[in-house]
Amino acid sequence: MPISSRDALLIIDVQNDFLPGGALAVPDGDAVIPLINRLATLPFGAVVATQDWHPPGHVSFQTSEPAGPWPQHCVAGTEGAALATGIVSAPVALVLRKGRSKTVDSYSAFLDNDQVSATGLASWLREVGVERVFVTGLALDYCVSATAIDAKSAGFESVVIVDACRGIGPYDEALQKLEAAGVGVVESAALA
Ligand code: VGL
Ligand code: ZN
Repeated sequence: MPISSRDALLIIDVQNDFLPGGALAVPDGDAVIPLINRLATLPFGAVVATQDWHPPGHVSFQTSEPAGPWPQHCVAGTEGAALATGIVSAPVALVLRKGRSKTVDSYSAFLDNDQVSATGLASWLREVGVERVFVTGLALDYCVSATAIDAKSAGFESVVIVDACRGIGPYDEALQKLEAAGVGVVESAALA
């Protein structure tokens, strides 16, 4: 599958807190880094990285009142929220920080979980001529799948590069939802 300037590579939430040893560690999460670095050398029209970027007391934290579903993670400005140092940043044209509102979470890089507030990513991608997005990173069962499905809804072709992702839990259900939404699933070796 040839990559062209009409394609974007989306690197979702490859941040210290989602790596082994982090506050919300994704099992084997660091395994995606060398694959993503290889993919980022392909002739994409744009490479975008996202950061989960939450204020203290964020609605998604178990430590908040009422308690959310997740341990405190990716607090804005902390080392845990920093992009993994192994990710080669030179090809990254845009770093998008999401989940910045205290009261609404944002799994997707396109829309907050209330499905109302857009992050501006769709307009930015259209502006630079992107028609298809390839989605990688963490976690496949949450932010990666939400991003890939919203990309499709926003009118982009959308493809998940499955071996360049890891899940917090099993992700069979997520893959079924992706398929039902018309999102493609490929292995990174198919891309050159
Ligand atoms: C994520 C749970 C909470 C993710 C972010 O990046 O998939 N998951 N915040
Ligand atoms: Zn989060």
